[in-house]
Amino acid sequence: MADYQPADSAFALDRDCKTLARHVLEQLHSFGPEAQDLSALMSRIALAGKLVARHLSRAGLMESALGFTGETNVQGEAVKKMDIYANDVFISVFKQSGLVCRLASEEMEKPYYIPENCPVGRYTLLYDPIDGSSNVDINLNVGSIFSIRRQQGDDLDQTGADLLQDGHQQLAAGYILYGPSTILVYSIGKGVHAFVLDPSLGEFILATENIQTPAHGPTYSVNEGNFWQWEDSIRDFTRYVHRHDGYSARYTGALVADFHRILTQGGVFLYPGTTKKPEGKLRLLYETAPLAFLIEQAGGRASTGTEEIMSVVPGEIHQRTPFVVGSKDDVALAESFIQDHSRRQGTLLTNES
Ligand code: P6P
Repeated sequence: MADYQPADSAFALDRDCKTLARHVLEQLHSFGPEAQDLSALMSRIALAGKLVARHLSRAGLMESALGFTGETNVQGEAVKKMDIYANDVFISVFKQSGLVCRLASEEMEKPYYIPENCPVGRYTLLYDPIDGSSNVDINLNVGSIFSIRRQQGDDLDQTGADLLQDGHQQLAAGYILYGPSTILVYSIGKGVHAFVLDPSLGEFILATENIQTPAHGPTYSVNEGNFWQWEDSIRDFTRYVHRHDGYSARYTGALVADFHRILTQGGVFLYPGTTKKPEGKLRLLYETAPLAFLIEQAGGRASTGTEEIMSVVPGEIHQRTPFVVGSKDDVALAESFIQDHSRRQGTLLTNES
């Protein structure tokens, strides 16, 4: 009897079996305990993405899905019902997992602890459950951003102090982009990979491996409505791209959507400091650091304008940073305006003294 040979259709079947869980184990070339943990963590995140995608797809038909809760979160932002739903989804999918003891989120002032998982669970999920929630009520792109860190120490005072470390402590990072299709993009430090949700299977299936960000791209993405709140350096950069051919402005109001365009097609996204928010609007631990992890894995860069995002050590869980992210040449161009301006200011101060 000849050895069994899978049929030609096996390629299509095998592709449908390239789930996130399998991909993590393939990436690590291991079936060991940590590999199994990461595989299980990513599977739970995928489940959260499916639950949020399902809720978003029917939001217009459900009383409790759209609009505001009437509350204000720790950021001082009005809370959307979808923010709370998604926040609770990520908590629920990790219950009885034995994996995640703590969750830190844009929506919660302090980390949330899942008692049955602590102290067994040695991982912490940091996340923005719905990024760009102002887009929810108008059916435009929103996303979820996540980062996984290993818990260091027992955190007996439940302050999450061990989370106040730089971005190199991240084990994995990624996002889910809810759009015409729902995609999940992640990295465990071995390249950036994109999965597409196949609703007929209820699985995220591998679509693109090893995404690379071009060294330069045509897009600049920034909210020019803040122009008069910016430092002169950012205004000068904006004037430069206005006056030079080959640049197009794209800005959706959802970081994940704007970032995904930059990650895949090149260009630069900026959320600089403003007079109202000198430190910027975006939060380090669950927005800029996870995206910095990804862009560096894809050959791009992420900085505050003067410091690599991945090197920033936060003073508190909800610390914000200015954010310049994208193609390495385009980030360097934006930085050159910022650093030239700092040098000029330094020279002026020296001359005046
Ligand atoms: P602005 C959404 O609130 C968010 O946090 C990001 O998703 C987005 O990039 C940014 O804020 C938009 O802020 O001030 O331009 O409306």
